[in-house]
Amino acid sequence: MNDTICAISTSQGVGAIAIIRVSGQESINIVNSIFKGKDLTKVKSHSINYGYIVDKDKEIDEVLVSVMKSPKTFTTEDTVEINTHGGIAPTNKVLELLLTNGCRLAEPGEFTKRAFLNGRIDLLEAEAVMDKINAQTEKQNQLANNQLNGKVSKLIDELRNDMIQIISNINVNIDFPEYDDVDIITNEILVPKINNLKEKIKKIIEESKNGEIIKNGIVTAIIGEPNVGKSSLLNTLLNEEKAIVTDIAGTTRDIVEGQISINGIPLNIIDTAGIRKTDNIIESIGVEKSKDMIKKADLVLLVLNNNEALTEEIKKLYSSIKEKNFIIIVNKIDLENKIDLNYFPSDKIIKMSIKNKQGVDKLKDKIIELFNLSKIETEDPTYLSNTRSIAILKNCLKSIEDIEKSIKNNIPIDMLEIDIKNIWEELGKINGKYYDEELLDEMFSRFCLGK
Ligand SMILES: Nc1nc2c(ncn2[C@@H]2O[C@H](COP(=O)(O)OP(=O)(O)OP(=O)(O)O)[C@@H](O)[C@H]2O)c(=O)[nH]1
Ligand SMILES: [Mg+2]
Repeated sequence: MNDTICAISTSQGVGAIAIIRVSGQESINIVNSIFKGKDLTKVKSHSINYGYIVDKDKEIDEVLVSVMKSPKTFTTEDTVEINTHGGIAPTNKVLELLLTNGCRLAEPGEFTKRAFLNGRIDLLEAEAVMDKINAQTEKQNQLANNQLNGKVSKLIDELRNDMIQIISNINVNIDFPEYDDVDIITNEILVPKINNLKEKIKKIIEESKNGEIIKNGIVTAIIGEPNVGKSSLLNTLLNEEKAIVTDIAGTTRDIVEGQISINGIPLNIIDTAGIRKTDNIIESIGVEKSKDMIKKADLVLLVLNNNEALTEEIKKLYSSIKEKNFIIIVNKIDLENKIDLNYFPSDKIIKMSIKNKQGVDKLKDKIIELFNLSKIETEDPTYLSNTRSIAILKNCLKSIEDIEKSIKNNIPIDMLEIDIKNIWEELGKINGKYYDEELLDEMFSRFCLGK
């Protein structure tokens, strides 16, 4: 970490300006050695300085150089940013000069990694930097902001503080056993506290679903037998003739995708091949893909034909989606009713005539209700949203439940302390109080160069 790193921080290509970032002990000296203008070692911190980047006496580019001294910088190290004329040749030449004058090329995410290792941000905040860069919707941006400004970290810190209290309760009992009755400590003090902790963790896990929805959207698979109107539904939702619609069963062979937004949340809609037994090799591959999509989807829209009786195939399909978020769409209500709907829960049924654009709003309302999208739309999104943290939290919840069982089985109180401390440490991995190099390398390698 003692070396000085540099990278082009703006996207590679032709642009009005490119920014090359330099961070580390020698950053000011190195840039100064290739800069014609004021002596950068003598300028004020957080100043912008006009001049030229030079290769010996040859002027390479007319630039603005920001000098920011430690510790008030992103990495907390001395940092210099060179604003060059955008464009591949001048930018690369400046980078090359930095590299030949003592800088090392930064690895992806290395500036952010240094910010983390130098204690400027925690791991959740570091992860949010990448979310911020990838944010495409207003909500995704807000979600990343709340993680970046520490609101999400606070949720985890509070849990850990609660645990410290529990540990100190136990310690009082272990250190001064004459003061308290062990049973009183465990049953009257610890049990409600541990229960409270469990409920808080559960709530964060539950709400993290909202975070995942904001970040990844809702993967919505349209499933059903051939010819029921699946592709018609996709086209209607997208307001575009994206998929081919015909009255021939087996029209859609491959997956057709599109995206809409409901209450600011992206809905990734996937039209699939109608599911039926078939000898046609192309169609049967499509059918396999449809079945696979059921597994991947966050929401399954099972489309049925109002004009056809219930089949065994539909019953089988229904049982494969029952455990998921699903909506039963009874299409073609402009035709005579032949299907028995008592087989399905009535609150999951939406009747439509997609051909006549009937029922579309009801379907959207149902989706809003199912995923609580009105709440997500209006609420300040302070949710955990990355898979790594959610997995840790789920493990902690499991461990807490084990502790509850141990208490019931009258496990000695000092054993409990060890278990609780382990969970406390585990939770600390979420915001990086504890980490290992492998995790950091894996995490930051997904970052952009220059970030
Ligand atoms: N009467 C009526 N016909 C409809 C309705 N919706 C779709 N159709 C017709 O049903 C036929 C099949 O529609 P598609 O959207 O291609 O059905 P699909 O489920 O995608 O069919 P496959 O791709 O073969 O699995 C077409 O002729 C549509 O015009 C509706 O609400 N009422
Ligand atoms: Mg189709």
